Amino acid sequence: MNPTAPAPGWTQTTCPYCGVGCGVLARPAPDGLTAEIKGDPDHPANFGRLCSKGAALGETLGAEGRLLAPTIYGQRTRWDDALDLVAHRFSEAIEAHGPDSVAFYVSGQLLTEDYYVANKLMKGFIGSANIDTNSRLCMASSVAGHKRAFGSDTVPGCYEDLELADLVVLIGSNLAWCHPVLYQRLAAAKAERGTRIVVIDPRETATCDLADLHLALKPGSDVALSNGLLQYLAANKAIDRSYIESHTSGFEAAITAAMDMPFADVIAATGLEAGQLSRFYKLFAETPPTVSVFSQGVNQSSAGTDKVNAIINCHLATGRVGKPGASPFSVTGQPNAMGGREVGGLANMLAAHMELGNTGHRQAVQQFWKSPRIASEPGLKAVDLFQAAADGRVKALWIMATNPADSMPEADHIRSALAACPFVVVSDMTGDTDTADLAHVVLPAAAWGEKDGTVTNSERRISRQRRFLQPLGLARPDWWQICAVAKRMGFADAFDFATPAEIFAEYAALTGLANRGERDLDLAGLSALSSEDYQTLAPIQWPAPAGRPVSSSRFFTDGRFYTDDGRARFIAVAYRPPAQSPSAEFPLRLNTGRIRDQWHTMTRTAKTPRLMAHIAEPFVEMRPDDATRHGLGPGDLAQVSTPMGEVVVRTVVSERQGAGSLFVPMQWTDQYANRARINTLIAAWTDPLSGQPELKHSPAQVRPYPAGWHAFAVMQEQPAPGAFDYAAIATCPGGWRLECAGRGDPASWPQTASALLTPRGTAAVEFLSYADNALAQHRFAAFSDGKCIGLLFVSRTPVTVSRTWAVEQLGGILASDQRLRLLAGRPGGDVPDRGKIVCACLNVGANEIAAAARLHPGATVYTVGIATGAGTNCGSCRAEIGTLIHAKSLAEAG
Ligand SMILES: Nc1nc2c(c(=O)[nH]1)N[C@H]1C(S)=C(S)[C@@H](COP(=O)(O)OP(=O)(O)OC[C@H]3O[C@@H](n4cnc5c(=O)[nH]c(N)nc54)[C@H](O)[C@@H]3O)O[C@H]1N2
Ligand SMILES: Nc1nc2c(c(=O)[nH]1)N[C@H]1C(S)=C(S)[C@@H](COP(=O)(O)OP(=O)(O)OC[C@H]3O[C@@H](n4cnc5c(=O)[nH]c(N)nc54)[C@H](O)[C@@H]3O)O[C@H]1N2
Ligand code: SF4
Ligand SMILES: [Mo]
Repeated sequence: MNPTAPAPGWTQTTCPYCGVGCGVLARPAPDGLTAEIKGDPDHPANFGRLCSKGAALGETLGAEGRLLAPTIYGQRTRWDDALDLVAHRFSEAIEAHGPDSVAFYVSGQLLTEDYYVANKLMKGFIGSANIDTNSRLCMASSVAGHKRAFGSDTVPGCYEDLELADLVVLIGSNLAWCHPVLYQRLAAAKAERGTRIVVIDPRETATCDLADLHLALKPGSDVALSNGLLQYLAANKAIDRSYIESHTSGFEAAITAAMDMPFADVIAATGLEAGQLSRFYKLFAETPPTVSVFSQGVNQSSAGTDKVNAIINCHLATGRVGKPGASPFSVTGQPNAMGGREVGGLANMLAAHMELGNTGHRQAVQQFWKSPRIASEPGLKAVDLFQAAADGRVKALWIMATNPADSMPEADHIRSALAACPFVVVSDMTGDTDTADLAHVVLPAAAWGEKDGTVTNSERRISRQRRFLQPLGLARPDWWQICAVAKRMGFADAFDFATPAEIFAEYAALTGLANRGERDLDLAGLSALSSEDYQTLAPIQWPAPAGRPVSSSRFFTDGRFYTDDGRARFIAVAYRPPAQSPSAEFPLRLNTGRIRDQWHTMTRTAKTPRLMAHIAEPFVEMRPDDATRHGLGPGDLAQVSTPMGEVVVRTVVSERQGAGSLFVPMQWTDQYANRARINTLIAAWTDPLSGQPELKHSPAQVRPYPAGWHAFAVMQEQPAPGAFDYAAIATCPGGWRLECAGRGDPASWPQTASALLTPRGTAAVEFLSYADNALAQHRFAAFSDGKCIGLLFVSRTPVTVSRTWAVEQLGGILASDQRLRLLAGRPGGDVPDRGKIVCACLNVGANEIAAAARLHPGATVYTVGIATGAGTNCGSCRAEIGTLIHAKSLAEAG
């Protein structure tokens, strides 16, 4: 079935990170542990492109940090013992306290086959719907919004629509960093056909580099903005009356609700100028081929579902749904967020887009599964599920492929919940995570490259993840773990799967069950795949029904929806501000999200120096006036706090933040910093319909962290971040870099330097040092066998040495007269300082880019690329290169 087989030695597979779902070609290295990686030119999501994370996949493989064997209470054990214990403890809890006393918390990073058996076990055999997923933190509002409007959780459009549109509106989406290959496709389309791009985001992100218009709205005010648009469309005769009449219901109520907010109030709520709003509204009104892409700035809100429907309302009013180049488009975050929604892995769904509350659906699924029982009530959604664990209502909990002790709001409460729960199982590929640390049983999961299955991307395209490496140690795929426990719980027949191909066939058959077009999700055409067909399955978009041709890769092209009357529903929505308001004590708004080169809680991407080079330390970004008002300057350590707690992170000052806004990345954990778990600050306010937490709008305050000293070091061995008042660590070529600070001075700096920089078992270390006691400056360079094995720079104020240069000195052999120069902390006059690394692939620094831009008047990203190589590989940094060139021309103009 595969159109083009890869060259010998290469395996076609799919990237395990974001929902773009790029095709990857992988060839194992001779060591059998790592692999060579390139983009798959034949994959319709990326046509050969990869972003920085995808391109670095090969370097994140290997044994380092991997969990290699099951453990019970921290002791290595055999699979049989671990599985017996899990099955026993789950069965025991169910017997004593009923099915709802157990729960699974799973992930959009499971493969469809894993997800399917987890859902089948919980809903059909245990008989509870207590299976929820990290998609609750991610896609739940879009799911709820889609169902309200379309009667089904359907993404109408496809990636090609971004290339066919004349206007692309990006709402709460930092596409440049979070869906980089899709961003590149959009950038290429803009270059070719002049696509207009509007970004709606309270902060100016790398994505704004492509924008014709950036609307820096007030946090949480999206419904006001969209309702203003709906009014404008109606007032300016830009609505499609015939579409509304033939294919929708509820328009009058929606427009009446929108008109409740006069234009002046829209201006006040959004904080935007009348001219900016009108420009956007006019552009939208005049441009039928419009795609609205939305993501976490929309979903992660206590009004997330309303935000989604307010956007869809504008598309329904203009008839722009499911048409080439015209659709609302919720982009999925995780590689299999869509697959999880398909199988029914959320606590309020049944299976295969069938409903828990529908008796016919329940009976059909139960018959199909030949299951003893079936859940009939929604289970606990993520926030409630962990609360139930904390209260003692959930007695046994199995967490797979997610790290809730970092990624859930009220993260310290999640830790307490795990500590309170009598039995916690964690399946992960990484040994040391903040969640696994609290588990009674830890099961080693086969990682990407070691397992087989399918994922579905944002445009409903199913792609194979294929195995090209042997699982490390005793690691086993998640589906195997779930089936092994199910068998031990007495459900041997229903979980007797030998391969993921068999699971996929069953799942595909279920989607076709009693489905004569009533449900969008139909994969019955794939239910008879042989294991060979499955092995060679080419990427395919759903629906894929049996015996019926598929006329379009889009849904709703004919204006028919999955509601009872076949009409799409307008939803009357009113603007509500975020759940919590700023106060005198917490006057700022804490926004959180992603950085370009890290994946979530960093368990994989932090393993490679290349991906740590871009941003190596957790930070808070704020406007210059906000920084000054709170006593902070660039590079200072800041204490960000909310009523829930505080973190300590580095200050980044930039004009790109909105007034009164703080941005902190969601990614850092206790493995890489000691005081940066941002979700310890975020209260679990949720959207009433979707249960999705408000992760982007917490009232907060910021103040300087009172450090007595600051230090920066590079060294060969991994330091423990817990050893300092403040610390953040990152891998670098040949070792580690450490940023740290403390309140009181250590007793002796030479001793500290020696303890920090001397690798275990290395006796003959030579130290050079420099001290200026008046300035409280201490500098040390350590050598062994003529090689630089460590540097430490200490000062009263934040250390200003060139990090990029310092990192490059590690492992270098220097003549003795050159060694002293290391203590200067930056290159000598004859060697340029490359500055912060911007291009992670070719290791090009900001200073080099700025220098190239200076040398070439009228420089563009393209010419700078030719001069320095920056941005010429994966292209993820092109937006930042553009910003640097722009800053240079602004400086010249000024
Ligand atoms: N590099 C990288 N890429 C990733 C991931 C990763 O960890 N790292 N994770 C993947 C996953 S699971 C997901 S869900 C996606 C998320 O992808 P995105 O949703 O694009 O990423 P975020 O950074 O979470 O948030 C997007 C933007 O929402 C803005 N925002 C905050 N509040 C509001 C608001 O009230 N209104 C509007 N309109 N905007 C607001 C933020 O300023 C932020 O720039 O990324 C995926 N891709
Ligand atoms: N403040 C704030 N918090 C957020 C967000 C935000 O924007 N702001 N975003 C939210 C969103 S959208 C998301 S999606 C979540 C993501 O949050 P998480 O899902 O908690 O983050 P990950 O680091 O991706 O966790 C995946 C875990 O699975 C492991 N793993 C990888 N592959 C496998 C496998 O094949 N099998 C098994 N069993 N384990 C595997 C990894 O080692 C890792 O420990 O965070 C949410 N939290
Ligand atoms: S855009 Fe990057 S992270 Fe996302 S699937 Fe493609 S290569 Fe992977
Ligand atoms: Mo996500």
